[in-house]
Amino acid sequence: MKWRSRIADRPRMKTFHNHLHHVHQGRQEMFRGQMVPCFEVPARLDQVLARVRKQALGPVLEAPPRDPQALAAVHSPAYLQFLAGAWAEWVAMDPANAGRDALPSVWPNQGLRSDVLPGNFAARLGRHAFDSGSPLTAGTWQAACQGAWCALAAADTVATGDRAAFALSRPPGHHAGADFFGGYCFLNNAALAADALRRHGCARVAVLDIDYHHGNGTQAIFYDRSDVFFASIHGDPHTEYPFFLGYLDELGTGPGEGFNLNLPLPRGTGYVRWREALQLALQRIAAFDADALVVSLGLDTFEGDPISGFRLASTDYPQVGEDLARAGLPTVFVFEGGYAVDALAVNAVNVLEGFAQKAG
Ligand code: Q9C
Ligand code: ZN
Repeated sequence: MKWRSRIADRPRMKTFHNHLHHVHQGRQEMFRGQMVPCFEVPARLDQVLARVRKQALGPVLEAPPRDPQALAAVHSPAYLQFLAGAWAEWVAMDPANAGRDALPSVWPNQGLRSDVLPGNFAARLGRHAFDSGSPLTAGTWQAACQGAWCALAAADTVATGDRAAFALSRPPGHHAGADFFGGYCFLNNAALAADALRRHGCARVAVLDIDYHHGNGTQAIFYDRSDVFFASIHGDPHTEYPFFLGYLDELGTGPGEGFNLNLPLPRGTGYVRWREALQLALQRIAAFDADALVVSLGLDTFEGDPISGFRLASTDYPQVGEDLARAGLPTVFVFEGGYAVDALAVNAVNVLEGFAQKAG
């Protein structure tokens, strides 16, 4: 009966999946002067969830809802109030808006004032956004909240003894800051998980962001803090989204100085060079003496990703998981980007299986 004990011994990781994710479904995003279909689609999560089940990664769970007040740990009250009511305001402006997504068209940048909050809805939409590629839809608030509850449930699970947990959610989170959305992200799930681990008593938490795009929202949230170390490996912002953050010289500010690490890599980077950056980030996390790790798990580093430029192969991802496991830390995985829908599930679960096998 050797096979039986082997199945029983199989390392298991809980997955908290956002069962409401499909109520957030953007129609189109602005791309090079045209409206194009959204890359961030519900099928992404459906595929990953199906593979988590097929590979029997571990229990698949829904997260209990919480008081939205819990989001104030990393988001501003004004932003949360805006997001919660945005769809109703949008439709109140024009009943025909019920059939259209809300996208900003004006922003308080280039010397315009961001300290005033105009009454006009379009103005406030722009004040709380940084791009025109992140449609706000009828279900955005509901889906984003449930996603945040998944991240918090995963953090609770890890804080109370599980070696790792997976928050499988969309919309993603790492581009969302304390008071802004963008890059398909509305609530910063990874930041919420990191903050929750701190509240659970972890003195030092590391966030490692391996999405192709720099996690500007997460960086901004923790930039002046020394209790959360943020490290990100991403496409060089000189040429890659989000362009205006993610450079090597961003080291943190005030008490947070020295607790931010950006490792930008050129478009076209393959696995060998990418892995060297991963090793460097993990060395810095070890030197920081973290008690827990949050991984912003984007799979848009894949060679087949339609909007990204690294060249990782599906067969590279198990070793990514092994390298992460070798850090030896309680680990919360938070799902972020990855737009090659057909390969996304294999790639994501490859990381988690590699981790689980190494972690034992
Ligand atoms: N229309 C995440 O991976 N748009 N966000 C790029 C393609 C922004 C990606 C241009 C990409 C945001 C979570
Ligand atoms: Zn990304």
